[in-house]
Amino acid sequence: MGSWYYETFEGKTRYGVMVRDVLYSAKSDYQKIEILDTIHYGPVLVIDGIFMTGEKEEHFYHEMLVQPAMTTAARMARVLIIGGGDGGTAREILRHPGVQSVVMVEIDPMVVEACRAHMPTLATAWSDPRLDLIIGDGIAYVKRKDLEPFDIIFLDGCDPVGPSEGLFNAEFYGDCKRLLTEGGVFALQTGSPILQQELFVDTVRALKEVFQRVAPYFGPAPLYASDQWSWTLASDSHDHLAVVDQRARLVEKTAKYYNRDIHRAAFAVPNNLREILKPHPGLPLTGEGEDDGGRL
Ligand code: SPD
Repeated sequence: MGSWYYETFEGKTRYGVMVRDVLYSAKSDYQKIEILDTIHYGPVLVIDGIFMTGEKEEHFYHEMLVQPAMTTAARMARVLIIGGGDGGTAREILRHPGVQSVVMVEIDPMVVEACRAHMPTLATAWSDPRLDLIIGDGIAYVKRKDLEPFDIIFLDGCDPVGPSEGLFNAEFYGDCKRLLTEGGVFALQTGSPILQQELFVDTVRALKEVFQRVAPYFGPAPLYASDQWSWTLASDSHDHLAVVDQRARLVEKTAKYYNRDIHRAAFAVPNNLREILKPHPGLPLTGEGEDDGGRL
C-alpha cells in the first residue's frame, strides 16, 4: 500500500487519494509543486496542496474546457492559452487541423518541466510545431497592444488565490475581449458551482459586464472538490450550441468524455443557479425562457 494524501479545499471539505510514491516535489518562485503517483488516478499534479490534474481523469476537465469552444467557434486559426502549463489544454486544442498556431503563456516554468517529465499522456503538445510556449505573466500579456488578435482564448488557471487571483475579474476579461477577433470566443473554468457558488456567480456576472453572450456549462471533474465543475463560454456573437459536426466527429474518435450529446446537455443550467443568477440589475435577463438555449 502507500499513504493517504488529502486536499483540504477552502477549509470546507477534504478529499483523499492513496499515494504509492512522490514522483516530484519542489518549491518554485510561485508555488509548491508536487506530482504524486496515486493508485487510482496515476500521476497527479498538486499545486499548493490543491489537486490540479491526474493522468487517469484529466480528460473530463480538459475536454470540457476546450472542445465546446473548438467545435462551435467561427474560426480557430490562432488560439491563446493563459496558464495550462501541464499541457492538457494544448493537447486538446491541437487535435484540430484547423489550428495554425497556439500561444501558451504560463507563469511557472517548473510546472511545465515537472509535467513534461512525469505526466507523459499530457505531454504530446510539446513536440507540435504549432505551439509557442511563452514563460510569463498572462495578466500582463493580455494588456499588450502589439499582438495579433486570437480567434479563441482559453484561461486554464488554478483557483483564485496566489498568482491566479487577477484572472477572475472584469478588467482581465476586458483585456481578453480586446485581444479577440470579431466573433471570437473566451473559454474558462469557473469553479465548483456547489462549493464555490459565490465565485461561480461573481465570475459569470463579471463576464456579463464585458461580453454580450455568456454561457456557463457543467460536468464532472473527479479530482476537484465536489466533483461537479463549471466552465463558461463568453463572446459577443457566438452560438455555443451551433456545433460543427465535422469537428465534433473528429474529436469523438478519441475523446473519452466529450461528444455532441454531452455538449448539449452540459449547457443546461440547474434551477438553483438560474434563481441565483437572475436578480442582477442592469443586465439583460435571459436564461429563464424556453428559447434561449441555456445562455444567461
Ligand atoms: N480546484 C482546482 C481547479 C484547477 C483548475 N485548473 C486545473 C488545470 C488543469 N490544466
